[in-house]
Amino acid sequence: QHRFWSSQPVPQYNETCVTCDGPIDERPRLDPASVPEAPYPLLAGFSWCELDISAESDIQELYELLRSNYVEDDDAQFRFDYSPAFLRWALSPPGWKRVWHVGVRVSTSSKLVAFIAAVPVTMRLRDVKALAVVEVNFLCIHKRLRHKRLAPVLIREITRRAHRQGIYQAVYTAGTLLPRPLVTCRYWHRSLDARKLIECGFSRLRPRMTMKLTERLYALPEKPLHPDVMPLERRHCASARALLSQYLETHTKFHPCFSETEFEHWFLPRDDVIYSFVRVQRNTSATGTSNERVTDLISFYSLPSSVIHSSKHRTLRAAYSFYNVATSCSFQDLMQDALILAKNAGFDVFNALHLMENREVFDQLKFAPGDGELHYYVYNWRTSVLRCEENGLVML
Ligand code: NHW
Ligand code: EN5
Repeated sequence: QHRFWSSQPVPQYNETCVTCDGPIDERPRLDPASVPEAPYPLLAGFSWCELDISAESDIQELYELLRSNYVEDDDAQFRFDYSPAFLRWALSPPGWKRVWHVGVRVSTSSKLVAFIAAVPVTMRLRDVKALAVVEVNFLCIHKRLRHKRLAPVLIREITRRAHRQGIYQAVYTAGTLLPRPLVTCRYWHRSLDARKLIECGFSRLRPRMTMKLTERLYALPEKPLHPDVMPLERRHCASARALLSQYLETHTKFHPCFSETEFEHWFLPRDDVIYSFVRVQRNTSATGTSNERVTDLISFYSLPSSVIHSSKHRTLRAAYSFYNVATSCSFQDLMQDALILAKNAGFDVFNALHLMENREVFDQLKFAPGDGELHYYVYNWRTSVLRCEENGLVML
C-alpha cells in the first residue's frame, strides 16, 4: 500500500528489531559509482532548479510557494506561514549547500511549483555518537500538481544529491504516518491570547467558562520570574553550548551535536525568527578575572500560521519551544519564563512537543494536547523505537 516507501531503505511497519543499529542499505556508500550523475527525469514540461537563498527574489518565490501550499492542520483551518527571514535562517546553517535547495519550475513560465531542501547535521543515534546526516524539510508541491507521484521524484532527487556528497542517512519529520516512525510526539499548546485563539477557531470556550474567566485562567505575570534572564549574546555561546550538549547527551538518545559555529547559527537571536535567553553565573577568581557560566537556556522560534477562514484575524502568531535547559531553577519555572517572554514578544500561543522533559510541566503550566502529532523518521537506519522523553531533536 506504499508504492514508493516500500521500495526505500526504511523499516517497514511489520519489522521488529532487537539489536540491529546500523544502515539498511550499504550499496551507495560501497559503490559511489552507482550513484547517478544526472538529475532524475522529471514530468515533461517541468525542470529542476536550485534556489539562491541569498537572492531576495528566490527567497520571495519560495516564501510564496509555501505560504499558499505548505502544511495545514487536519481541518484546513491554518497553514504554516514561515517568513522569508526564517527560511533564510533555516536553510543556511554552517555547511549548507546550494545543490540541496531543489526547486521544480514550469519550463515555459519558470513558475516555482515544488521544492525540497536538505541541510547538514551531525546526529547522535543511540550508541552512534556522530553520524553526518541531512535534515530534509520544506517538501512542498503546488496544490494543482498533487497526486501525480511527483513527491517520490523530489525525494529520489534529494537522496541522489545527498549520496553525491557522501551522505547516506537523513532525518525528517511529518504529520503523516509513513514507514516507520522512530518516535511519535504530540503537539501541546499553551494559550497566551485566549480570546484571539477562540475567535480564530484555534481553541474553543470550554463549557461553563466565560471569555473573562478564560482570559483570567491563562493570565501570566508581567515580568519573568527570574529578573536576570537576558537575550543570548555571542559571548555566552561557548558556555550555553556546553550546557545544552551535556543535557542532550545525558538525557536523550537521539539528538543533534552542535559545533560552536552551528550553535551560534541556530541560537543567536533574530527578530521574528529565533528567540534565545540565558541566565549566567558570574565567577570572579582570586586574580580578579571574571568569567560567566550559563546555567539556564530558553529558546523558541517564531512560526506564524495563516488563518484560512477568519474575517477578523489573518495570522496566528505561534512560538514553538526549541531547546530549554534548567540547572539553577526548576524546569517548570524556566518554562514559565519562556511563556512570559513569548507573551511579551507578542505571540498568541506557545507550542511544544511531548519530548525531552516537556511533558512534566504541561499540566501545571496549563498546556492542552493538540489534534496534531509529529512523526520522526530516519532514512536508511535500523534501530528500535524511542520513548518520547528520549527524543532530543527539535526540527523547524
Ligand atoms: S513534512 C511536510 C511535507 N509537506 C507538506 O505536507 C506540504 C503540503 N503537502 C504537499 O505539498 C516535512 C504534498 O501533499 C506532498 C506530497 C509534497 C507532501 N514525506 O506526489 P504524490 C518535510 O518536508 C508520499 C514523505 O502523489 P502529493 C519532510 C506518500 O506516502 N513522503 O503525493 C519531507 C506516497 O508514497 P507511498 C510523503 O500529495 C521528508 C507519495 O508520497 C509525504 O502530491 C521527505 C505520493 O506522492 C511526506 N510528508 O505530494 C522524505 N507525504 O509510498 C525524505 C506524502 O505511500 C527522505 N508522501 O505511495 C530522506 C531523503 C534524503 C536521504 C539522504 C541519504
Ligand atoms: C515539519 N518540520 O496539525 C513539520 N497542528 O496540534 C511538518 N492544532 O495546531 C509537520 N484542526 O489542537 C506538521 N487546538 C504537523 C502539524 C501540522 C499542523 C497541526 C496542530 C497541532 C494544531 C490546534 C488547532 C486545531 C484546529 C483544528 C489544536 C486545540 C488545542 C487548544 C489549544 C489552546 C488551548 C486549548 C486547547
